[in-house]
Amino acid sequence: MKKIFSYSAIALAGLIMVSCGSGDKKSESTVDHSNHNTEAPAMESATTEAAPASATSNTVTVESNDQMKYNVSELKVKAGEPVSLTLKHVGTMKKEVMGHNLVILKTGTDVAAFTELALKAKDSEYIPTSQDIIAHTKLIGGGEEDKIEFTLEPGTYDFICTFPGHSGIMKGKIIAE
Ligand SMILES: [Cu+2]
Repeated sequence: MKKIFSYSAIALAGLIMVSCGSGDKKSESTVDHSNHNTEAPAMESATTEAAPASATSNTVTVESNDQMKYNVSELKVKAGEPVSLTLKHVGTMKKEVMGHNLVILKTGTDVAAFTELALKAKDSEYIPTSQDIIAHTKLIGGGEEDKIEFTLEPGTYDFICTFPGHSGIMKGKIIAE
């Protein structure tokens, strides 16, 4: 009895090994096949929209969306002349959920501290009373837009969206020269 049992156990082990072996071969060929597909990264970068080269212009439009993003991170404007900036929300979400604004801050502003201050200013749609603000749009929701005008001295200025949780991603710089 014992001998028969152990014999069948060995036979079983052999069967398992055989099936494992063929299984390995299959997965090997699968891996090998995918390794030939090396063109994927190149195609990805080719289809990715290149960030528009920031030409100097004092009439600018910045788009914001439901993915919590601006479409630009850098703007170049002519210093000493009025800038007309339009913020558009190209998404569909309401401003209570995915509201956006664009706040331009004086050079040297502590952005983190300003953001903290803005968080507490819900009653004024996250625009705090602050000397650091040069100009700001109102808070807008999907399909809305707001236009502001301001003039900058030569320098580099931070802009952010002060809706809670947005400024980490929704930020950029305006270079006036
Ligand atoms: Cu926002």
